[in-house]
Amino acid sequence: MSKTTVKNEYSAKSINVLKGLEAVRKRPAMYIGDVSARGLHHLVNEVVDNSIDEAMVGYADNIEILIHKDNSVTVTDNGRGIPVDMHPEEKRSALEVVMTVLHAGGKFDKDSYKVSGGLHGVGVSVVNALSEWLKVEVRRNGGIYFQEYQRGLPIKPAKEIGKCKKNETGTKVTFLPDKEIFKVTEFRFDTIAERMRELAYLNKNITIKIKDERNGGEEATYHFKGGIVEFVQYLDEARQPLHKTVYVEGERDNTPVEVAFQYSDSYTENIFSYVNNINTHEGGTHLVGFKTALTRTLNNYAYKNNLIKDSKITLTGDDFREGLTAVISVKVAEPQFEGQTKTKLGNSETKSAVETLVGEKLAEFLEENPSVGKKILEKCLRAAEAREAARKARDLARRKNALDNMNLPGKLADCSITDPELCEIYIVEGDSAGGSAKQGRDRRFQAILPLKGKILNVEKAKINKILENDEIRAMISAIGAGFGIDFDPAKARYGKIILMTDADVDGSHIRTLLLTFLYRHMKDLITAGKVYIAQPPLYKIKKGKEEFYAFDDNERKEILKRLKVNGKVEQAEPAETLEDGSVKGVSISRYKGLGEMNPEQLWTTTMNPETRTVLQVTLESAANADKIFETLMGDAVEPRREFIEKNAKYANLDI
Ligand code: 0RA
Repeated sequence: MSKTTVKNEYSAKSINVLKGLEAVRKRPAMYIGDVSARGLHHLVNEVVDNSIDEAMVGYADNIEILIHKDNSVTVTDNGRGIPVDMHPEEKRSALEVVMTVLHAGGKFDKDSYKVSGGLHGVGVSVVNALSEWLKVEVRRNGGIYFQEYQRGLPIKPAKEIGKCKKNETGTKVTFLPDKEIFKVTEFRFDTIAERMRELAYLNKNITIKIKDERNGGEEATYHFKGGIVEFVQYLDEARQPLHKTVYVEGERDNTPVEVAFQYSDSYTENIFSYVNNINTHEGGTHLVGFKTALTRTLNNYAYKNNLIKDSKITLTGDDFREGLTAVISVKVAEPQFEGQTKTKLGNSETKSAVETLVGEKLAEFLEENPSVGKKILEKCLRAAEAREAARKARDLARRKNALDNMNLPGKLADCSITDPELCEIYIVEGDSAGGSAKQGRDRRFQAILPLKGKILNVEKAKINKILENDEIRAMISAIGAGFGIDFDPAKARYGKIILMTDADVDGSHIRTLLLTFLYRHMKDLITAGKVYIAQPPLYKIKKGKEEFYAFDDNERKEILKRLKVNGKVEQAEPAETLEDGSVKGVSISRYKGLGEMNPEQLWTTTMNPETRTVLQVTLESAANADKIFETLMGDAVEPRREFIEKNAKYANLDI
């Protein structure tokens, strides 16, 4: 090769470098996604990914990130160090090539097993191109080497600046993101820290330290001996796990596979899948392989050990994933990423690798840990039952004919007017009160549905049980708007649903159960303001032919005072002593239940729209309501009482 050829080749390569860097700076989004905060943080990830690659091949176990005061960042690792030898043909160091040529990183490392990400893995040269300046320091072969760049171009050739121990190797990259490129140039500690924590979970051998030299001086060190087992436990922190975490690890067809999972008391599925440390949000073949193996292995195990007693139940894939938290991490040499955000793995060979490995190892695990197997299957069976019940609920709701006025419950005394806006239904506790209400009502617009005793607590019953309950079925039919997900408030046959229960502890419990049912399965009725609480009086005060009703103790005292002031009750004794007795012509009786009132009294006090008080049930916020109702139906009495007083506005009632 003549001297001129070499020179031409060199200049040709330099032109390519310039073109490359120019391309990156012209269309940065093509390389790093965007130029907002996301793209900015991508720069750190890109450099760290190279360090992680060194860790994955077993050369690095320490990574340090420093965010400096000027928002430049240093990433240091103790890997092999970027090669620094001169290329006789290139006339520049390998270091310079890695730092300035797109996708050059892997070129020097063909022999070793190296996996690179899809989104990442564009190379440190991209970081270099998008930095106002970048400095790299390499320790390798007993020497310390240095090179500096501006907007991707080297200022001088790489040079040895000192000596170090032969076994002291590593790479240190410091860069300042270019303000000409990025809209945001301020790093967020938490954003970097979150990704570093994830990487530390996914690579159990490494320690990652992050330190912020700006105000606050935050720092964090991540090292998880348990790797993804600890990751799963971290994800389930707020849930109650049902067993010890299951861990499966191995390699199939040159694909390293790692899976950790556990079931908790929750009902949601939380599976996180990774390929080469990249979160595959859209899943892909590795996830499919895992799900297939899980379903098949658990099913086989259940049948082999006779864990499914009810032969009517068939477990579906979903049943095996209810309450499951899992992390799947695979390493794929040449990953194909598909999907909208390029986070779906397409490699078909990965599916069978994960499927066979997880299948075998999980079967082994279950044989060795029968108590865990039993717990898992119990959970899955409960999920299957709930799913079956939900299906029944939907079927029932779809069979509207069976639930509307064509098939109204026998004990409903319906009204004659059919315009829902003008109609109201009283849901009444007990047959005797129901009887009084039926006689006392205005049958043109008032319907009465008497319920027997306490209805089911829908909070603690499976949906199939709920729908088998006669009282609940009667309510669904009478209201006529369906149930659960098919509930349509527009179809409600009444404009007001009025709950009328006794003013005692039992009555308040029944009212709560009714409200819970309405909240869970006919929520829109409450939000539409169609649910009311009737307010029957607590006392009847009689003086001669005159009758007075008191809705609470205060009112009772006031009425008595009034009677006294009128001069009819002279020197009335304290109200308390008057109770249940006839004093100077005044008699006070306390209603123990609605049934004690005759139809006329019930009409006058509780049902006549002209004279009654009904309290609208409101919920402070629908979002809060879920939790509120859990509180309400839980075992703690105090919070329930507080809720009722605060939210449902029936403070006047004796609860
Ligand atoms: C090219 C080849 C080799 C390592 C690297 C690049 C490398 C790049 C970075 C970036 C940050 N830290 C890094 N560590 C290593 C392989 C070197 C060899 O074969 O010895």
